[in-house]
Amino acid sequence: MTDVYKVDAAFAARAGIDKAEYQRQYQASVDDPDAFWGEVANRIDWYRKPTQIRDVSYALEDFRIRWYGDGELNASVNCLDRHLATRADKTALVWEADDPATPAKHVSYRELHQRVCKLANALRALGVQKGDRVTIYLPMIVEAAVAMLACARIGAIHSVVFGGFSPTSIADRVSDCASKLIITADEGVRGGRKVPLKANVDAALKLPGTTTVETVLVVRHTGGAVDMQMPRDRWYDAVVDAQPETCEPERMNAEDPLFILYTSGSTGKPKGVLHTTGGYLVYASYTHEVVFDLKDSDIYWCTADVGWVTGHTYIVYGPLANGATAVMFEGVPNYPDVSRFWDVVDKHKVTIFYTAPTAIRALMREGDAPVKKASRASLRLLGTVGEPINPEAWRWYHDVVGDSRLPIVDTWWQTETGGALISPLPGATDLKPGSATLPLPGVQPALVDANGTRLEGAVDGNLVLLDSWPGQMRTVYGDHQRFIDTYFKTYPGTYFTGDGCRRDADGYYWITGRVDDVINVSGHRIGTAEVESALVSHPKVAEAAVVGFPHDIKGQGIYAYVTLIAGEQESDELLKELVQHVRKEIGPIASPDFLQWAPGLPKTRSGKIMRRILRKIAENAPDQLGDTSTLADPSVVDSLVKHRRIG
Ligand code: 6R9
Repeated sequence: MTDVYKVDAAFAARAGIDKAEYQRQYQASVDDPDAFWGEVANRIDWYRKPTQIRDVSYALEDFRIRWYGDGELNASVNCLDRHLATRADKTALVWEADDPATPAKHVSYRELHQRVCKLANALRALGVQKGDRVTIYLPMIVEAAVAMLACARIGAIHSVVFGGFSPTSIADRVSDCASKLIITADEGVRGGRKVPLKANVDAALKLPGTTTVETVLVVRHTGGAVDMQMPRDRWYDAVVDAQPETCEPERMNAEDPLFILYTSGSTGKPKGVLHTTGGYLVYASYTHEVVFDLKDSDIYWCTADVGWVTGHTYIVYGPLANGATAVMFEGVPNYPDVSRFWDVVDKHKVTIFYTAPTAIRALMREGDAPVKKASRASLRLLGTVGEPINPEAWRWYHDVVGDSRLPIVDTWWQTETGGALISPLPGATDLKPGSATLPLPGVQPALVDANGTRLEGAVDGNLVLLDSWPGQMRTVYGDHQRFIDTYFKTYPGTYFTGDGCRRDADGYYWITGRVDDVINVSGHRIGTAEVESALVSHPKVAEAAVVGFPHDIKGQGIYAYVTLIAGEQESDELLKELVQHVRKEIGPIASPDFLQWAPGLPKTRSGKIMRRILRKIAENAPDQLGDTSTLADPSVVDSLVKHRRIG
């Protein structure tokens, strides 16, 4: 029996949406999606209001996804200009530095507008035009949001690359979209350690495929020394300071691209997930308001990095479109100590706190005292995102962080979905620890078996969506066929999420994790194929197979099996070197947690690696290998089992 946490009556009384209203909206959204989403679109300021609401077909022969097709708007105007009449002096962003001794910054809507306009003018002066791609490789500083919105203002398509990615990863992403300009900083700081961002960009731009980059704008952040290569490299302040404080926004069609964000899939090459302007902004703004029951007085803090989709939708576009005050945090949960999150909550009187299960699990390990030290009295709502939250971690979050008085919204979504799809509404939905609960209005999840047959009632299956929502991605940048093949071919007529899921007797959804070759490490998606490619790019490696295994803090860890080229010696030094190699190729987040030498890999006679078996060995469950009769050489497995990681 799972425990149920009923909606708090006091919370519901103040909430925008209660149970009856959720049911009404959900029914209305399914009965007449055009009317429902047409009405929701009114929350955005349009130059030209859309009359065409949705134009969607998932049929392979007649495939299209368009929302608000004849609408015209500008995303930065919606996030900035339209607030100036009513809340110019309201704080848009509160910036909290890595080092708690560094004073926080409060940036008003007026100031943010000016800063965005100045950068937008500078970008135009540097020759960036509507449709050009701009790569943003910045730490969690205000300029990251400024850069995104400045691109949006002039119709340039931003591609934010997470500051933890390596030069090779930057180069891959720059070359895939033929970026014209990169915005970076001298260095980032996380947990007291410097991150050499500009040096990483320099290294990336020495790699093939990056010659499209004409300009690198460098924000002076730490003041650390960097090499400036003129005329390519320009100091941000030097080009931005003298610009005018207003900037004519570009009139964008709703279906014009807003941004590309690279994410891992089941093949080696990251996908450039493309979101467009109108549908994405409507969806970001709508879901940010309803999921967090947003009030004008809220101080809202999402701890994600802007390098991930959560930062795009729920730090920048959603909150700013809604005129909210959002906290932007440069640091990490355990620096200078494990009370940091709660100290920041008290310092800025945060009312809504949104983080990832991996952070909750890590902090849970440190006990209750570091939490209890802080008052947390300002909090009224908690949220999680990124991976399934174990019921035990949920209860700790609820009982200790939330003093058993705060609702938790467990929001299930993906880079591809643009915003939350399955999530409680805090004034409407009874909660069950570990369940993302019910679909938001307009969202139609379904479960199918391996053959694509619809499953009804309480059942386990693959999670698909039967119909579109405005925030859905529109294409894989430069590879529309890959978009269709990846998401719409597996179970024809539906969008396949790649997630497994259970539905219980109350219709609640319980995400069970990825069913494809994607590992979720601390909420970050890593394709097994990417790590394998990195390993195989080492001159001593012949072959590698990578799987996920259960990890207490990270959710999943990375387990790599490596076969060396004949004649090469296995050694502890080489093992360390290979782990370093992966860090260098992809970034620290892709470091294998465990690497096992594999004289051979289990393969079928047709040469396919049998990952199912490797997964069981990695899980330390050698008695559950299942059917091994199709193996070309069963003795390979015995040897792997004998040398597996124990404990
Ligand atoms: C927003 C984001 C997407 C994958 C997704 C799923 C997992 C995200 C979850 C969750 C269970 C939640 N996921 N939120 N699983 N409960 N509340 O994380 O996007 O980085 O693209 O990852 O993350 O497996 O398919 P993204």
